[in-house]
Parts: sequence; C-alpha cells; structure tokens
Amino acid sequence: MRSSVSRWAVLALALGVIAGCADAADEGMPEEEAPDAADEQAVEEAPGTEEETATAEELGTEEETGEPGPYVVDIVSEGHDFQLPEEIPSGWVTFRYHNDSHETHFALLGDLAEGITAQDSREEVVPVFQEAMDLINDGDPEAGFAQFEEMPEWSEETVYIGGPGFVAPGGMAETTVYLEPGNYQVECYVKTDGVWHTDGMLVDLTVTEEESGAPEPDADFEVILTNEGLGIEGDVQSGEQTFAVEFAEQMLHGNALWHDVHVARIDGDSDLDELAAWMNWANPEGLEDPAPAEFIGGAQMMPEGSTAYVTVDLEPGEYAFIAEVDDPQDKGMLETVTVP
Ligand SMILES: [Cu+2]
Repeated sequence: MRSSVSRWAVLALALGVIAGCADAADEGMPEEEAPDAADEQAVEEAPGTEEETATAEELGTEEETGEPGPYVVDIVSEGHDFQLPEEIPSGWVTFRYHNDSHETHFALLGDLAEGITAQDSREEVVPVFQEAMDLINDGDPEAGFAQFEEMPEWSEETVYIGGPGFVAPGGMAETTVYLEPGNYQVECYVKTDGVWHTDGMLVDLTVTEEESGAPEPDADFEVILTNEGLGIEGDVQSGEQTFAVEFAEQMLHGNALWHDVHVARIDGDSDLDELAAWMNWANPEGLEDPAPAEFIGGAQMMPEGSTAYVTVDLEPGEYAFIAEVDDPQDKGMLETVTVP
C-alpha cells in the first residue's frame, strides 16, 4: 500500500477529501522532486554501458543500428511475492512484470527517504493501513481514516515513480520509467479477503548510479493525464502498441492517491460502474481480488511532469483506460476505446 508521500502530509485532509472536498490537494505535491527533465536526461548519457550492467536481464542492442536497446528488468510473482534483482541501474528502465500467480497484482515503485527500507514500511506503514482497512470493512470509515494520523513522518517523503499497472493472473505488464539513483521499494496493495498483498509484496530495490544506457522509448499514441481527466491522443491500433503516459498535472484524490492509468479488456457484459468502484481501495470491495475486468498493465502514479511508457499487446476489441482513483467516471478518468 502506499506508504505515502505527501498524501499523508495532508492527512489532516483525508477525511475532508474523502468527504468530497478535494481542493487542497496540490499542497502535497513534491514538485521539487518531480523529475521534470527526465525525458531529456537519459538520451544523452547513454553510451553503451550495457555490458557492464549485468545485474538484471536486458535486451541486447539492436545490432543493425548499433543503437542501445531497452534495459529490461523482469519481475515475477508466483504468489504474494516479487522476484527481481536487488540492484538495477538508473536511467530508462523497462519493467516486464510477469504475473504467474492466481491473483491480480501490480508493481508500484516508491523512492524512499534516505535510510528507509521496505522493512520500515512493513513495520510502520502496513499495520496502519491494515487497521484502517479493518475499520472500514467493519463499517467505520471515519475511525479507519483517523488511523492515518499514525503514519510515520518519513513516509511523507516517499515519491512514487510509477511501475507496471494492474495485470491479471497469467498476464505480463510492461512499463518503462526513468529512475534516479536511490533506495526504492516495490509494492502491491491489492487485497485478498480484506488483507493487503503487502503481506509479501513489499520489497527493496536499489537503483545504482550506473546508467542503464537505454534510450527513451518511442510511442504509438499518448495518454495525457490532467486534473480534469484522462485523454487519449492518436490512433490506437491492434498488435503491440507502446503509449506514452504524460503526467501533465497531478493531484491528490479522495482515496489519498495521485492519478495513474490502467488498461483493461472489456466487453458488452462488462459493468463499468463496478469497475470504477473497484478502483478505490477505500471501498470494502475496492482492489479486492478478483478484479472485475482483465487488466493488461498500465502506468502507476508519478509526479507531475513525469512520463512513463506502457507496452501492451492489443487484440481487436473494447478496452477501458482508467485511473485508480475514487469516482474515475465523474472525474473523466475512464475512457473506453475500440481497437479495430
Ligand atoms: Cu497483489
């Protein structure tokens, strides 16, 4: 679960936010930390350091051109676990998240305050969320949200840096982000029987000073996220598609999170209201496995000014692009697309 960020800095807000006054949101944004210029940085510094960066798997260079290819880090889950390297390079990194389990998961990256580890999150953050969720499930959301006063101060400094979105059992989600060196955690806070998956899915990941050497990916279309909603620009075709996710604006929502985007296959029988309600963890049925749709990935929340790239394999059909926020439909954060 989200240990953090400024969402707890403005925690005093949470009750009010949940009650519907969502304004003070941006006070909490760590804009200074937002990797605004992330797009430009990697491209220049990428002299083929690939051979040296042997800590994780990667795709080879494109031999014909001599240009560096993506730096791929595979993450595997077989249950409530994350199997991944302990260290990866900084710069553009492509995560391929293989969900070999029987539940829906995601892999959210959080850049932790100095000296903080996933163990600190397990000891000081997870219990707060679990107590809160238990109270919400017992019908006392007010007492549940009051729990967040117990969040440790360091959690306010956690900066969420995206990562693979929701992915159905047996699926693979691919997301590319630009990472600064630091001590990160990777987490999934989907719930099973009201218990967060952070019981096992909260692990450390060190991002080293070494550069991945990978270029910024090219995009086939774009998803623009603003505080007014989610917009898709360009044509969405079938086959393998990479879309850029531009976090043009960012804000704190009623579920105390920033917006993001996930992609789910839908059909005529899909209940979009049910899907929308599922996107809010603060609902007892929200984020509770199984998901009401087949998710195929997405881009987890990032600071304003960031860009992520998501690669999906689209068969012709209907898809929902949706944010993990409260009331995504009312916020213009649910768009449906027909892929020809
Ligand atoms: Cu999970």
